[in-house]
Amino acid sequence: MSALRSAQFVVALTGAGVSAESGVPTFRQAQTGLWAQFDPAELATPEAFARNPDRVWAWYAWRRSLVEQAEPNPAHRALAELARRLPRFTLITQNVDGLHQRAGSAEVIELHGSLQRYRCAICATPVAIPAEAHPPRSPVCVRCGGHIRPDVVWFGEPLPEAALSAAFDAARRAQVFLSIGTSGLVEPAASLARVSSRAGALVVHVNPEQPANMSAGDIYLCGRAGEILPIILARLAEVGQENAR
Ligand code: BJW
Ligand code: ZN
Repeated sequence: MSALRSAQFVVALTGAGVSAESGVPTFRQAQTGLWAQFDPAELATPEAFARNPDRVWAWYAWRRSLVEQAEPNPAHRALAELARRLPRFTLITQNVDGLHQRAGSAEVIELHGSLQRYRCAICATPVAIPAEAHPPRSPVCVRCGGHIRPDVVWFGEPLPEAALSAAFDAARRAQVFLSIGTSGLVEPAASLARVSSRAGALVVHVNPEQPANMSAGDIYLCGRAGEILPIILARLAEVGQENAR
């Protein structure tokens, strides 16, 4: 806790587990994970979209409606509060659900895009699609006739350049790097904790299951993000009060 309190620069990277307590399914958990039910090769690759845009469109429409019914949980709120309390804090997420922003996090580096944004699969023109006017099939771009797709990052696609370089930059400069609710299996996001650790940060993993990207010297807090992050926040406030005395 004192490391967190004295750190000039804290970075948090979140994954699907941070939204699990909001009822949003993770990807790789046995039984409850999306990939236990659906084949990623048929839904989360550019090839799948080219083969069957309407199937991919319908799956993402379902995912969007799920997250829009969900509410941010204590983990999202604690991270928004950490940004207000710490002198320098960067929040990076792999999630596409927008729950950090809805919990009050003003600046979020989104590595894998957003379920609420769309663009043309060919010319990349952004297209606004309000939830209440969500068409049942993938619409066609007025500029080039390409299919409109969710603005998320599928397997085999590059991550948005600015987000990726901001994330690695933050990881290299962090003194404390919190890795929360991610299996640590998907690259390049999984490398952020390793890069941060090698650059000298104290890396803390918050997860009920040990993630795959732990390095020697990392701290592992075994438990749910919605329980552990409010405790971290409360301890931070106590340490602050003790120091003020
Ligand atoms: C809790 C909890 C609670 C539960 N509290 N915790 C190097 C080596 C090997 C492979 C590769 C490599 N480099 C690249 C690759 C290929 C690939 C990859 O990583 N594959 C691996 C799976 C093997 N990577 C890519 O293809 C990436 N692109 C790329 O590298 O491009 C290079 C390139 C450059 C130039 C030109 C062209 C290409 C892109 C990756 C895109 C990932 N996309 C997805 C879908 C996004 C859209 C959507 O939502 O549909 O992103 S896949 C999915 O995985 C999603 C997630 O953001 C991502 C990470 O998952 P996450 O968040 O970790 O979730 P889970 O389910 O895995 O884990 C949840 C965790 O929560 C668990 O640990 C639970 O225990 C925990 N949990 N309850 C706290 N209450
Ligand atoms: Zn287009």
